[in-house]
Amino acid sequence: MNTTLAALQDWVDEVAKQTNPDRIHWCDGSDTEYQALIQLMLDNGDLLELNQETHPGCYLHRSDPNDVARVEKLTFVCTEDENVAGPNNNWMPPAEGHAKVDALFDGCMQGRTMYVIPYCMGPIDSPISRCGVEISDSPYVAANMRLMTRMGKDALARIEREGTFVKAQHSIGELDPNKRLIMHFPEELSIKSIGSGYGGNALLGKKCHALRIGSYQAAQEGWLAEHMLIVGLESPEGERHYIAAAFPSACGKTNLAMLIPPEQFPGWKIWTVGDDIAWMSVGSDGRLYAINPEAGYFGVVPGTSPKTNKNAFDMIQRDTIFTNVGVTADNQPWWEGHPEGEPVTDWKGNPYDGSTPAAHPNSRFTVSATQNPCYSEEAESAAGVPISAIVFGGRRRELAPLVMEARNWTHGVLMGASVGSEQTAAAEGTVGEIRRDPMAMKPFCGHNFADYWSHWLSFSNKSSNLPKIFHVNWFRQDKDGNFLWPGFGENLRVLQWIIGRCEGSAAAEETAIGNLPAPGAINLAGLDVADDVMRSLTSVEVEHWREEANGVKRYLESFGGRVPQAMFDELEKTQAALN
Ligand code: SAT
Ligand code: MN
Repeated sequence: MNTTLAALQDWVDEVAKQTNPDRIHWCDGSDTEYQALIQLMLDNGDLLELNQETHPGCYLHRSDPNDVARVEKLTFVCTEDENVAGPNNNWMPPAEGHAKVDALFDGCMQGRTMYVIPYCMGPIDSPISRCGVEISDSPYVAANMRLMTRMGKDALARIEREGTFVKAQHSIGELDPNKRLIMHFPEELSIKSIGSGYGGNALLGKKCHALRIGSYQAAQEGWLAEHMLIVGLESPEGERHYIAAAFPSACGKTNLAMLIPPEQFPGWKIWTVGDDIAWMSVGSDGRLYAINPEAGYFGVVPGTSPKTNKNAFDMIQRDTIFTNVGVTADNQPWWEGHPEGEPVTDWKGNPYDGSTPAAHPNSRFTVSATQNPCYSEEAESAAGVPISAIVFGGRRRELAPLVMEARNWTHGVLMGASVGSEQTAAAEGTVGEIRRDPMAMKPFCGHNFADYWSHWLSFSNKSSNLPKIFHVNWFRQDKDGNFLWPGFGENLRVLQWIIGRCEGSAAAEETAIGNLPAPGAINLAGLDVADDVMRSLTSVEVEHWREEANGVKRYLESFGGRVPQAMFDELEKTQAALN
């Protein structure tokens, strides 16, 4: 017996019987264990040692070239009623889902070690946290889960105390895309994923548990599981605000969460609570409180430099697992946008010839959050942090202004539901195509978006002290494809306006689509953005927005009768104002 919890022991025995591993290892989360996992992977070739003088504790993992991103078409939500999963998910009846994936799990761990990985999503002592156990035959997964979650004996102790946990079963299988499935059974609080070793498909605490299972569970229990960073801002006067912001994968969440204030903002301080996921619930004072369920970052590497994100760049100089980057002649990690050195080997391990990128566009770093120079101690707070503003955003070269504020909570929910964004390399698909990505949850909402929106709307009955809701777009371009807004640290200027709106001090103009910054309301001191550029960043192109509103209406209608009427009513207000 490795645990006092019979339900856990029985499940582990059952999976072992099904998958037939040579050995079973229960992870305790210790340093010694982590080092042993690293050594094992160095010995078997899963990891390559990087230059230990320049990058102590850093290693490189090369994925199978067909396994470098999430695969949405192989990701399923299996619920008894198809309408519970909704048109936003691939669906299968649970019995069929189990049968299909179980056939692949049969005997798949022969010759391998099965790792039993107890994890806690969120601070160990937080009532908002939830636990799970991942079973995996990948030491890479075990090591990454150690960096990304509170993993090991403390999590196991909480699981034994509570008696409940999400069952997260994973195997790399044969890494064959034809034998790859990522299955979610929200009604059973379980996940079965096989055939991929890549991040979101394999580190099951992250997107599978914290978002897909989490969003389903949150709707039942009255909280929110969101694809949001959490960042704390302190003004020179000592006022502290926390902002939760949702952007699709690879749209700069990590950079915003670790933002470095521009030099014109002396005395401003920024802290990261989380860079990808927020779990939020209403506190006794009616405010929304957020925890980061994760304990590490699985961030996009290319473009990370002292210029774009010095905190991130510094953070990944030691004790980091790199996945799919290039290497230099003296064995340092290298990627597009790296300030120095040159690659000799690309992410596949081939000699670099400059014809294709050295680092895969979705190459990643895995690193403990505690290495972040601006890590917030509040990230360990059991109560979470009070959220002043919720920000939604997408990557849109046209239309969406730099920033706008929702009229009220319901309008904010509509704003979130209407998010559109250009596809990035974080998932398989055509990069650059615009698709609707409500609340940046399109790939991650574990149930019907219509029910998810109803749940969001219901919060206005729970409290009158909710955060204000905003929409931002850092990615507007001119007709030659140049970005109109400098982004990165300069985004603080926009966040300052947002905070000003929360405090009632920043000026806005009411428009048909929401409240936009009044001329001069955003601090542009020392910034080289021409007046006419700023005007186009903060104005409403009525004709274009009419089309957009029609598009949003068609999109909402595609979810059928389950969509709350309040969403259509709110949209009609916008449409009336546009006419
Ligand atoms: O692969 S992950 O889902 O973990 C990263 C991402 O796409 O956001
Ligand atoms: Mn993400």
